[in-house]
Amino acid sequence: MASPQALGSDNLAERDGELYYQAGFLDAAEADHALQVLQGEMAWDQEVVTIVGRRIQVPRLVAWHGDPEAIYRYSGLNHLPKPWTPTLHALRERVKTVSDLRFNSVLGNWYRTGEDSMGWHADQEKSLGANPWIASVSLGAERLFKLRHNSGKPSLELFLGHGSLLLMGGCLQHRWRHCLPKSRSVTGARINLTFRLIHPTE
Ligand SMILES: O=C(O)CCC(=O)C(=O)O
Ligand SMILES: [Mn+2]
Repeated sequence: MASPQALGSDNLAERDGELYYQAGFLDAAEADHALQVLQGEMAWDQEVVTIVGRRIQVPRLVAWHGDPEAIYRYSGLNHLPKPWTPTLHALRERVKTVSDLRFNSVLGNWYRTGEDSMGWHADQEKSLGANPWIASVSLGAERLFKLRHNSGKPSLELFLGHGSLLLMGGCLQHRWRHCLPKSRSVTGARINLTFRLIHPTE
């Protein structure tokens, strides 16, 4: 059961879902350390997807870590988790202390420069179950994160700071979409970790 009030944030989603933000979830030294260590510790992969017959490199590096049963199916592929690393394990415990949420896996996205991005989507794969909670930790230069209600309005723009925590829950993934656009002004590496609870399917 989530207790996101512990974050000291109001629900930023005006309706249809829950969204909480905490700026200083990690202090600057902890966040610097995680950003540096995770570049070497995680199993980063350049994924290629086929869209209308064309093979396209995903514009970021990704890594999937978690408990052995946390097999994540997206883009038509089963992603087998690599084991927890010491840093990821410690961060998962840290998220639990403020949210009381249980996660068995984490997706890493490494945006190498401002040219890397993630398009509009919602995280509503069957294996996440209905109304999933997702805990998103941001490392590196501030990242513009956009959300838009499926009906077109309202929309939100959040700036996710180094060491911040964003919690998404309730029906947010069914009623809203989100994206991380390219940014000309960013040159340094940024890493995002989204902790998830995968339910084994069939
Ligand atoms: O980098 C971000 O904050 C977005 C990540 C995201 O939406 C995802 O991994 O599904
Ligand atoms: Mn997402």
